Formats: sequence, C-alpha cells, structure tokens
Amino acid sequence: KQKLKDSVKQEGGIAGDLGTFIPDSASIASSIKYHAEFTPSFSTEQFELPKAYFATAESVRDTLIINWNATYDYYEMMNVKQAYYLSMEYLQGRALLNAIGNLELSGAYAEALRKLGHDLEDVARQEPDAALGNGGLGRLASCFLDSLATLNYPAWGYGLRYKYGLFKQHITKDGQEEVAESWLEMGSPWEIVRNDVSYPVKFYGEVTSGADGSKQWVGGENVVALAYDVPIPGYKTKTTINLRLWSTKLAPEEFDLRAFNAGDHAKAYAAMKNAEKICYILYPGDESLEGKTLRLKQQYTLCSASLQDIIAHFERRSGEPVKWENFPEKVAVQMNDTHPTLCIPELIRILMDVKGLSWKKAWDITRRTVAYTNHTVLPEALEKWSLELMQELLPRHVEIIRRIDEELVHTIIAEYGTEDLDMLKQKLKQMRILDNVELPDSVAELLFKSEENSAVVPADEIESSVEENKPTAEEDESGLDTENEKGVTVDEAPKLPKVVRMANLCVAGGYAVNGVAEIHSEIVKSEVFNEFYKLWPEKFQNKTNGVTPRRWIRFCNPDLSKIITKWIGTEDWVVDTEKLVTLRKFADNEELQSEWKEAKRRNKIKVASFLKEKTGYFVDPDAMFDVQVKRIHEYKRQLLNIMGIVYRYKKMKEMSLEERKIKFVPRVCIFGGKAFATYVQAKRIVKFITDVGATVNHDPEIGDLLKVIFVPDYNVSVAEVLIPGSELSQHISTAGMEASGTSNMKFAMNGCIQIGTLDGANVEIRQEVGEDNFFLFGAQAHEIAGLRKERSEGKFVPDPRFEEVKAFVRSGVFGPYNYEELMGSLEGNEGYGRADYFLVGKDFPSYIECQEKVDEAYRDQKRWTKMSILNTAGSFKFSSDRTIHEYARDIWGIEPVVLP
Ligand code: B1H
Repeated sequence: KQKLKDSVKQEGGIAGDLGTFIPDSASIASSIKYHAEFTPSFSTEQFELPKAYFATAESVRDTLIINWNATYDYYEMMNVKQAYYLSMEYLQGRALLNAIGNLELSGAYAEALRKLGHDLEDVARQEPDAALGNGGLGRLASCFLDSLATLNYPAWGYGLRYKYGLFKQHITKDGQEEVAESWLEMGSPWEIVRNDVSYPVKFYGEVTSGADGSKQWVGGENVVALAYDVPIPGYKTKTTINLRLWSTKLAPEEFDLRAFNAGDHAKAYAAMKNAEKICYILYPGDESLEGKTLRLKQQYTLCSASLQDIIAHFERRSGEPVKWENFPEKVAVQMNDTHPTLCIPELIRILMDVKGLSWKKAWDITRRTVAYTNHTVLPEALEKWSLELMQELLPRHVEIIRRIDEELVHTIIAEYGTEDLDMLKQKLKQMRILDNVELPDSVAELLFKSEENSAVVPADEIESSVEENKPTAEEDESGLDTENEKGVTVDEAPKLPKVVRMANLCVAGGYAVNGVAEIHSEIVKSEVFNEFYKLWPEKFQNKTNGVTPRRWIRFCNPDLSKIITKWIGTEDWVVDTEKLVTLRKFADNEELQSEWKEAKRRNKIKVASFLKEKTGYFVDPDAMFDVQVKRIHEYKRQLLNIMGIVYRYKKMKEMSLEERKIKFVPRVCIFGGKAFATYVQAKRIVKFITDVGATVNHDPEIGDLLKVIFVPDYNVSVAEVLIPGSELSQHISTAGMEASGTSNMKFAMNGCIQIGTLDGANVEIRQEVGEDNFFLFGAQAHEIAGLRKERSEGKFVPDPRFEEVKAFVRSGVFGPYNYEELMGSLEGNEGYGRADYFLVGKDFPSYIECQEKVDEAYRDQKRWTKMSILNTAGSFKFSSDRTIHEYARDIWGIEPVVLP
C-alpha cells in the first residue's frame, strides 16, 4: 500500500499505470494485427469478420485492463466506501462500440479497421448480445453500471455467468419457438477468468451447536464459485469498474475418484454436472416465479460468493484489527429486487459463524448495510419460497430467518400492543416474514399471558389475506427442472403452505426500500408495503429509473446526436442531459426541424432494411413507424394494440380507396418481444399478431396503408436499431401495473412520441415533455380496483366497436387458429380466466379515439416534428446518471472518486 502511495506521489500516476497514452489508428491497427496473430481462435490464413471482431475486441480489452487495474488499485489505496449492486440479471447487449465510444476511440478504431480492410460497424455486428437478463430489470442494472463508471462512483456489480442467456426467439407459422442461446460458444473476449478468486458455496447439510452456543453449518454439498470479471468503462473517464460474474464448478476435493476408479464414471461425473449446472441457464420468467430448487441455488450462489468477496475486500482494506462495526461505513449492498434477498441471512451467518460476532452485532451491521429496490407490485412476482425447501437447502439460513421473523413479531407487538388481539393478528398475518408458520415460543408465551383467548390461532385457520402466488398450471409446466425437485406449488393437503416472504424479509432487513418511479413508489407505500410504511416511514424512497444516454442516444443514434450537439453548441449533453432542455428554444426553428426530420428519415430507412432482412417485408419509409417492443405480458396489453389494429383494418375494408386514404395515415405497426415459454396466453398473443400481419400485409386493398410486423428475437441490439427509427411508441399497460418501464425513456430521448396510460414512468415523462406532446388515454390507477369490481358484477357495458372487433376476429379472417380463448379472455367467460382482468375492453374506446388524434397530429408534419424535438428535450430527467446520483446520495452514501 505504501509503495503504491509513494509511486502516486513521485510519478503523479498509479503503479502499473501506462499513463495517459492515447492510441492512434496506426498503433491500434498493429494491436489488432497482433491479436489476430497471437490469440488465434480462427485459422491463420484469412482475416475474416469473426476473426476481425475478436482481434479488435481483444485490443480494446488491453486498454480496459489497464484502466481496470488503475481503478482497482486506487480504490484499494484510498479505502473508499463502495457500493455493490447485486443482480440476478444484466442485459449488457454488445460491448464493442460502447467500449470504444466510452474510450473516445471510435474514430481511431474505424480508421484502423479500414486500413485492415474492414468496416467497424460490420465488425461490431459479429458480437453476440450478452443477454444475461429478461427485460427492464436486467437492462436497468447494465445502465446503472455505465453511469456508475462514468460518474466515477466506486461501485461494483455482482451477477451470475449463465452459460445460456435468454433464449433466442424464432417466429414460425405456429407463433414463437424458443432456441437455446449460447453466447459463449465462441468465447467472450470481454471476460477475464479469475482463477485466483473463488469461494466455497454450500448447500444442504446440517447445523451443529458448539458448547458456547456458536453454530456450525456442516456436511452437505460443496461447490466452488469462480469469478469472471467484465471491465465496465466509463465515458470520457479512466474509471473502469467491475462486473464480477460467478460461475460454479465442483471443488476438486469433492470429485469422487473412488467411484471413478471403480469404473462408476456416471457417479463421478454426476457431482461435477450438478455443480456446473447451477450457472447453465438464466431463468426466463419475467415477473413470474419458479419455486424451484435450482433457482434458489442460483440466488444463494450469487449472495454467498459476493458477500464472501465483499467481506474479503473489507478485511484486506481495513487491516488488523478488523472493526466490524465500521462495515456499513465502507460497504453498501443494493439488492436488485428480492432475487438476492439471501444476502441478509448470509451476511449474518458469516459475521456470526465465521467471524464470531454476536447476533445483536451481526443483525445491527446487516441492517445498516443492505438496501432493497422493489420492481413490481404484481402479486405473482412477489417471491415466496417454501420453508420446507429452504430448510432442506439452507438450514442455517432458515434459523436466522426465524430469528429475524421473531424480532419483527416483537416489534409489531411493541407497536400495536396486545389489547386488540384481532387487529394484532391481522398485522402479524400481513407483515411476518414467515407465512402460515406458528408464532415463535417467546411470542406465544407473551400473548397467552396477556389474553386467555390465544392469539396463536393455528396457521391454517387464518384466512390468507394476501393473494396467493401459486403459479398457474400453465406456468408450472415450465420443465426447466427436469429433476424431481420440490417447489412451493406442491401442496395437496388442505393446509396452507409454509412460506418465506422474501419482500418482507427485505423490508425488515434493509435500511432503505425504494420503488422505481413516483407512482410506483406511492403504490409501494400505500398498498403493497403499507403496514411496513406505517412502521418505518423513513425507510421508503423513490428512485425513478433512468437509462444511459451513451448507449441510448449517443451511440445508437449518431445522426441525431450530431444535430443535438450542433444546436446545443456542446457535446456535454451526453454526460449532462439537462442541457437537452436547450432544444426547447429551437423547437419551432425550421432549419432544426428539417435536419431533425431528415435524421429520423435516415433512421427509418435503416429500420426498413432491417425489417426486410429479418422478416422479408418491404415497408414504406414515409409511413408512420408505430412500435411496441417489450416482453409479452398481458398487463402490457399488446392485445389492446393489436385489437386496435384489427379495428383500423376493418374500417379500412369498409371504405372506398379514396375514403380510406383520407381517413387513415399510412402506418407500419411493429411489435417485438419474447413470451415466457410456458406463458400460454402470451404465446397466443404472439400468434395472433403474426396472423394479423400475414393477412393485412398481403391484402392488395390495403397496400402501404397498413403493415403489421413482428420482429423476431427482440433484444438490446434490435432495440438499438428500432428505437432511433420509431415515431410513435406504445406504453399502454393497465394503470398501476408497470412499475416504471425504461424503454419509454429511450423512445422519448430519440424523439418518439408516446401513446400511453398514466402508469409507471409515463406519468413523469408526460410531465417533462408536456401534455401536448404525449398521447394519453385510459383509466387511471386509482380507478382500476373499482372497474374490476364492476366487471365481476356484470355491470360493464362494452363499447359496440369492441364487440365488432371481437366478432371480426372470430369470423376467421385471420386464419384457422382458434381465437376463442383469446377473445373469451376479454369477456370473462367461465373457463377463460379472469374476466378481462387487464381491462382491455374498458380502455379500448379511449385507445382508438386517441389513435385518431395520433393520425391527425402526424398529418401535420411540422407539428409532429416539433413534438418530437420536445420529447428529446424533455427526456433529460431520464438519464441513469440522475438516478445513480440519487442512489449515491440518498441510499449508499458514496462519493465520486476521480483517479489522479
Ligand atoms: C421488472 C421484474 C422481474 N419488475 C422477476 N420485476 C423476474 C421479476 O426472473 N424473474 O423472476 C424477472 C424480472 N422486472 C421490471 O423492472 C418492471 O416490470 C419494469 O416496469 C421496470 O421498468 C423494470 C426496471 O425497474
């Protein structure tokens, strides 16, 4: 450490630092040639695109490693407080253009490759997306890493290195088909395997007690978590932070050599496979729950390995003697949703069982270290784990969780007293971490004493007040776990299953709880966690999501970026998005308008050729590009969109050619998104959209007036093409159900106008871009419960236009597929589920009327372009830089640390 400090003093730099050497195109070209020759993953004779990509990436990686080391050394030396972001998902997408963009080497790399006979963009397209995430939650984690590095915050991300990321989607005549995605097949040039960084992770086994009351977790299954580091460069800064991904393998001493020698190879290899399979595959369920052992093993692996690593950092940096009470002054752990909840009992376990701290100290330290972000209020997405399953897999953690539950019960009793036992019972039912589990002995005694009528009603006599989140039969058939593993759903007995409610554990164990948009954070406080909010109002916060303006404007939309820079007079908006507001001044300027429109048109042409390549359809670049891209989910209401399109199509068919040309603006309606493989209703929606496309797109009466296109395999890279070339974007979830949404922010940044409900971040986007520049429709969040009640009481009278559309679909115009199930679900027929739970029928009239206003606005291209400019200008708030500053200040207590 001292040597390092001295070297900083003497050389004004960091030991091992190669200084501020900025490579030029010649040195880059020779570095690429070097890598092509000396790290050959491909045959030597030729320099084809795949090889060019690898060599280029490896040469970029050299620079990243220099910066990574400098950053790491400096943080070690300064012993700064660090934030650790724990997430089961990172949706990184491609890294090459982002890295050289952040390093300000795009020009030099383009030139170097040109000299070597290649085009940089062609080379970059060779890279497979790193899709270690499902959707918004994972992409948010990746945007956060970019902002953390750019803003020089000392922070690391931790995740899992899934061998197979999110599945690839093929669209066939039957709808969606899933294909495994092996992004590592060719190796990833961005990761550095750290054979020097690994930790043991245990499952099963038992807990033994020492004479002094100490606990030991022994026996069981032991695996090793091995670190793979992915350097994350900041924009225009040397700071390069780390995304540490864990992979699992068998500990060498666990290999059953005896079995192998005896010829039982299967047995010897089984343990190996068992360890490795933990990180084989990302669970593809977006906002749905799999109560499966393998998923719990994944979650625990992330928590255990990361915390062991974080604790090792802390001990190394603090020196002897370690002052554990200072741990929260050096470490902040952020849990991305409840998926890493096991951090809480794991930190306590290590502090108590390994470091010898008392319960009181360990619990106190944990409660000052860990914070929780909630991303959803959908009941089916609030994680619950079977207590029995967890007991078997993590016996020591269950002891700790029981203890936390007990403390919470005492806190609740202290708050509400024992006078009104019915009220107390209800509070306990709502707030306890363990559900349907007897009260701890200490509490039972207390309550027996206070009242003859015991409050200790057997668990199964209490009516569950919380909606059960048993996966539906459809979701339960996932088939992800081929083995006979026990899940929360296995419960034939009438008794309610004993479960651990992970969100309640997070709220009890975390010092901060935040939602991801204003409206969502209000719902968190007033509904989902209302009881906790009343108990600990100071914990609850809002942190409206954001997206990185580097990837989502500067790099994906260079044409628009140039124009923005020209009119603002500086490129600083890329790190200081508030500067985008300047564009408002020029929104009426004709010169800007014409440049703006031209840029959009060029981006639309790119989209058109992309669509041609991916789907075979030609589209007219002068039509309005209307886009809905996101995971397919009933609450996101792709069904509302396509029903609106069917209505439009039907009306067109009823008119003469002249009439229809006057009435309708030509549109290209683009859909994209993946359905969870066993989410049957979502897959029906995909099939419906493609069927409508197949009919409409070939209807000679319609021509270019309407096209309906489903883009297969929507992912980060596809978004980077579609978003800059979109004009209208749809964010039309049932109000109160989309926590935030983040693509809405990306679309606004790229000058797309939204049609949307008052949901998630739409509310704030509309505020910033102005009501006139946002197409609003639909019921509001506070009306939804009443509307559902009305429906279930049969009081809802559907709009005749909605009835007309359903009848049209049922008439068979879109082919032989049986649409009864889809249409029935919108009516609440017995057997078709929950009586239009998502209120498609209710919002349909206001949606199609709003779409007429969209057409009208589009006809006035000057007005539309102005709206577009004002959307970009008003998007300044939605930079993840703003979000990260807020987390750093309000939750983590960390400061930027700029390398000398
Ligand atoms: C979001 C999830 C999610 N919320 C469970 N919850 C998952 C839940 O694999 N699982 O088990 C995976 C993902 N994802 C999204 O988070 C919200 O729906 C969006 O509205 C929000 O913008 C995004 C980021 O906050």
